[in-house]
Parts: sequence; C-alpha cells; structure tokens
Amino acid sequence: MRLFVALDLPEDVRDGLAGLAGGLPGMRWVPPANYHLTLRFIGETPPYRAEEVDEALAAIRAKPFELRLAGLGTFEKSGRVHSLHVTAERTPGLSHLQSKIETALQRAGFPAEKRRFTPHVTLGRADAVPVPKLVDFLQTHSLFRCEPVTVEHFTLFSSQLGKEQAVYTPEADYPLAA
Ligand code: 3AM
Repeated sequence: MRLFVALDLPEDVRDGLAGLAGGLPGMRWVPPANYHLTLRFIGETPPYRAEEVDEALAAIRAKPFELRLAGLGTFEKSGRVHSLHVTAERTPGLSHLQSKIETALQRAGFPAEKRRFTPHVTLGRADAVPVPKLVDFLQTHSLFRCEPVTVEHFTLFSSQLGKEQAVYTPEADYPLAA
C-alpha cells in the first residue's frame, strides 16, 4: 500500500476551499473529498510494515490544537509552477504533532524525511497555467482564510493513483487527547 499520514478537514472547511476552485485554465482541481493536509508521506509499504506504522502512530500522545488555514501559495519545480495550495500556519500544536509522527516513524525504521515541513492543503495541480492568470488568481484570493478548526485526530491514508485523481482511503484514525 502507498501510505501517508494527514489531517482530514471538516465539511465547512472543504466547502470554503472548494469555493476557490475554478477560473484557471490548465489547473486540475483536487476534488473536495480529497482535500487533506499531509503530515508525512510514507510511500509504498508492505502489509507487515503497515502494521508497524499503525502501532507507531497509535502510541503517539499529543494534544488537540487549532488549525489555521490562510493565504495561497504555489510549489514550483524547475521554474514551473506545479501545484497551488492554501497555506497552513506553522503553529506549535501542528509542528509538535508533525515532529512526533516523524520521530515515531524513524524509530520504526523509516528513513528521515529530507524535505522541510511546509504545511498546506493542495487545491490543484498545474498542467500549463498561463502565468498572468495565475498571478491574477493569487492576488484576487490573497486574503483568503478559513475559520480556525480544532484538530482532534489524525489519519493514516492509503492512496491509489488513478489516471485522473488519486483515491485516498482512511485506514486508521488516531485521537489527540488533552
Ligand atoms: O499533500 P499533497 O497533495 O501536497 O504529492 C503527494 C500528496 O501531497 C505527496 O503525498 C501527498 C499524498 O499523496 N507525495 C507523493 N509522492 C511523494 C513523495 N515521493 C509525496 N511526498 C513526498 N515524497
């Protein structure tokens, strides 16, 4: 299974984010059901290792926290924008949970994630979006923000890559307790 650890998002936040989708030629918008905030990408994992991942995640103790989504951003590769996202504030609660997950997975024998944690929710992937249109879109929505949400669990997802969109399936939920 191809696994990743993420926060899912409540309906009203999904609705708010879905309101941003549209009006950009060349953007493949993520279906609202697929919105998530990745905490750790794990990748292809055999079943016995998936069980170890589950045990490692289940042992994590962390407190609920407020998630704040505000502002838009893009990721680029070789000077070309490849995705558009809403940015999440790197609050202590979010950073704490992400580093607990990273530590738990390293202890379970997974190699360290080399990329810096940049919390975000991907809205769309860019095929060939005209730059002026993208700049205009980013300016129009620069003040976008969601009501803060209290995060009370995190989730292990499996991902099946499809031709159009990936299918994400929640495999296990892990509560955060005060
Ligand atoms: O949360 P987002 O949408 O930014 O791009 C993939 C998606 O990110 C990312 O994991 C999330 C769930 O699929 N992803 C896919 N392959 C990856 C890899 N090899 C990866 N992240 C890191 N390394």
